[in-house]
Amino acid sequence: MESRPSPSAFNRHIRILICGAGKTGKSTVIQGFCTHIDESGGWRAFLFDDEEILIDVKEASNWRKNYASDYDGFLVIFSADDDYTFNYALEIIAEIQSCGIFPTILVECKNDLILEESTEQIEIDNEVRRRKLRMYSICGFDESHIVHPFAYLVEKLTRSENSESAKSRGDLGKITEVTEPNSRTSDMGSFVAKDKETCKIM
Ligand SMILES: Nc1nc2c(ncn2[C@@H]2O[C@H](COP(=O)(O)OP(=O)(O)OP(=O)(O)O)[C@@H](O)[C@H]2O)c(=O)[nH]1
Ligand SMILES: [Mg+2]
Repeated sequence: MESRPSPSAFNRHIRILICGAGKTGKSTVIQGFCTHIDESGGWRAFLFDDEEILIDVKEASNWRKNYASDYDGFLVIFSADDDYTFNYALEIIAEIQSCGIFPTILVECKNDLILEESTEQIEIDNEVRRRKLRMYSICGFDESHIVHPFAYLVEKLTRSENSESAKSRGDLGKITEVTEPNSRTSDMGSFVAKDKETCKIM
């Protein structure tokens, strides 16, 4: 197994926690998003606006207050076919908000299981709107869906520190994959960016 690179070799290190009830798709999302998986979660390297970024992703089923200092952003997940997990996700978001202001995104996973015009889905959409939450609806098996909530969190985290340059570069951030290890330090190879835009921020 390839060893995890040192965060100090990157311009920026972002730690994201996926939090949600059991069996909502947390591990599936980590496996879909991260290029490298280990026993505690996964990681992936990006070039984002010329910055080399290491993203670490871990999962948890219960919220703990110390997560507020252990992570930079939160992806709160529920399963489209299970009301209980939606209400639990709302409770987690309230807990996060009680600890301060953190980039947080609500993710409805398993959207392949949503029945057309289901009243449950209409109620979820109404509740999300009422609470002014940002929600992405995804299928955990579709990597093109999975990248969006992460891109949203990266954009939030990078903009909050550098709002001037964010304004000057407009609304679309560009995330380019870094696939090769980095050679600037002895423990990694060299950064080779694929000339490929994987995600646009909506
Ligand atoms: N239909 C459907 N099933 C999914 C989707 N994402 C994940 N699953 C399935 O849901 C089940 C639970 O997924 P996991 O990724 O293990 O969920 P988890 O939240 O990590 O579960 P715990 O770690 O046990 O809390 C597995 O059988 C997955 O294959 C999806 O988008 N659609
Ligand atoms: Mg899991």
